Amino acid sequence: MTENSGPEYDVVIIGAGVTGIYQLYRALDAGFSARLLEAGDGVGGTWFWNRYPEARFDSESYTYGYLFSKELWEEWEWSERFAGQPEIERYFNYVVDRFDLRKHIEFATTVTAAEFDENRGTWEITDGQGGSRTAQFVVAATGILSVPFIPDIPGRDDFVGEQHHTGLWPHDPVEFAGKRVALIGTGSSGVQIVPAIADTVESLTVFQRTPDWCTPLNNAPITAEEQAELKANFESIREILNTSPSGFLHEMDYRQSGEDTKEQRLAFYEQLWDRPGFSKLTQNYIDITFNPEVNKEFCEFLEGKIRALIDDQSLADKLIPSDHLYAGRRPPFGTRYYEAYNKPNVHLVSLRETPITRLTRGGIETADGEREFDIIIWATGYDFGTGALNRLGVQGRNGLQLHDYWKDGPRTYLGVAAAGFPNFFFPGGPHGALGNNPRYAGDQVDFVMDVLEHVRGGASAVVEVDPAAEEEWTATIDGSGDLSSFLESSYFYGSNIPGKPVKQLLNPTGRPNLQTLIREAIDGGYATFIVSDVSEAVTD
Ligand code: NA7
Repeated sequence: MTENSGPEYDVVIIGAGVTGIYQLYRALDAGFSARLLEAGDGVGGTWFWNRYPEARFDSESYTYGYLFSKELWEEWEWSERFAGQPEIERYFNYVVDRFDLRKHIEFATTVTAAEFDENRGTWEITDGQGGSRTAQFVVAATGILSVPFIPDIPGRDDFVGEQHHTGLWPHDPVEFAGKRVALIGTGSSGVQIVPAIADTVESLTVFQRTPDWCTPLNNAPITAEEQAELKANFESIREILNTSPSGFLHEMDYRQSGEDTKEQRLAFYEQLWDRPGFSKLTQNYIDITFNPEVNKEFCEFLEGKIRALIDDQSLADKLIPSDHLYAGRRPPFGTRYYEAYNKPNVHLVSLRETPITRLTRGGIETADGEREFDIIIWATGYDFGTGALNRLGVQGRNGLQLHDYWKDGPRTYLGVAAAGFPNFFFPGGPHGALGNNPRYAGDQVDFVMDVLEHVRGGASAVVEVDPAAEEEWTATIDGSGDLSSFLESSYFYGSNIPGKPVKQLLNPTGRPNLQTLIREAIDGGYATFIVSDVSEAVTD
């Protein structure tokens, strides 16, 4: 490229997950030149990497998929209410090929640095494979649950058997038959794996630190009638999903718990138990998460249900949470999870009673001795929200590194941009919203496109968020913890990562508020952004 030539691309997008694919589609559709860089060998993001047994949605399949094309909606039939990983990966491949996006994607390309050139007003994006390209805009669609976390337990490299993190699962099938397997972690991933392998393995030992309220996913095939209904109602379903606070189709129940008698409430909880996925939360009484009395009552109901599923009540004592109410942490959903513990080859180690001291050549040593294993599964979660962005090597104005700028926690404007990082956006990142991720991340992609359209035509245009707008939004987020039931000890605050600042990483003010503020920003003529030409850009 000569000194005066423009950047190679209008937009470089990082990450071919649910958000990045949509961003690529939107950018190309709007006539921008775009390139998507993806570290993996295929598309799907989370659904490319999480290939562990029984990895599946706990958002309803058709509420997770895209809504931008009626044809796509009509062509693609999800087989199950909550699809499994292979089907989800097929979906993303179908979308990419259906809209001819693949030729715009570079696979096996791990971004190691993205640096803003203040003189040109463009970004240079470098990858670990030796490649480099320039772009006017960078959109990091790197996901909130994309950096696996494995605790730093002494002796991890001493173990001679296989070790796999759920989020870095190998493509070659893991052979479980006849194996002694350790599973560490009982969050959403762990509870999916337990029943999936319990019948195959010689033994399964689950290492649990914090028990959680796991309720039935209630998966089911989608019948022909339901398929027809979904297709016939595309517009109305899209309308609900585009405006729903949670991003689900579940109709909210606006009743206060006090409107029902205790008997009526218990009957209602029975109904909820049989409903799919998140409806236990989204269709519960409106005060369920803010009224500890009713939440406690719901937990007592859940405890009764769980106890009835477990033969050994001393085991049930360990599996039932005692230190947090429902939705104090992100609730997991399972299929015959508790029942698996009735099998003679499935064992539970409560790390509260006997913590892990180290890994050995042959297995895991806890305070009460060593157990031998052939395979260790780390279902130990992620560096949520900021993990991927902080590792991208993003450098904005004046050499400012994003990970330094965010060392005390993320500072964002509507979860899409940060001051000092012009022409750089991160839809689906921290401070976005909460609920069904593709829905609010999609709102943010649409907003990014609005901003890009706003400065369109100015090949040297630089658009950056006004620091005052960023400060206001960050203060709003930091002060919004009371609006959410999630505890500071949950990973939504980064508490699961040693040394990470404990800061709100979601947007408890919710999706409707995000949508309102986006609308206001657009209607207000993008006054929350500073637009300049590169020749005027601040270069001090
Ligand atoms: P989660 O939900 O973060 O669960 C991680 C699990 O690993 C959880 O039970 C943790 O216990 C446990 N963990 C983490 N560190 C340790 C150590 N050091 N020792 C023992 N146990 C540990 O991750 P998932 O993959 O299950 O789910 C992630 C998201 O995927 C989920 O929210 C959905 O969006 C889908 P802890 O609770 O911290 O005591």
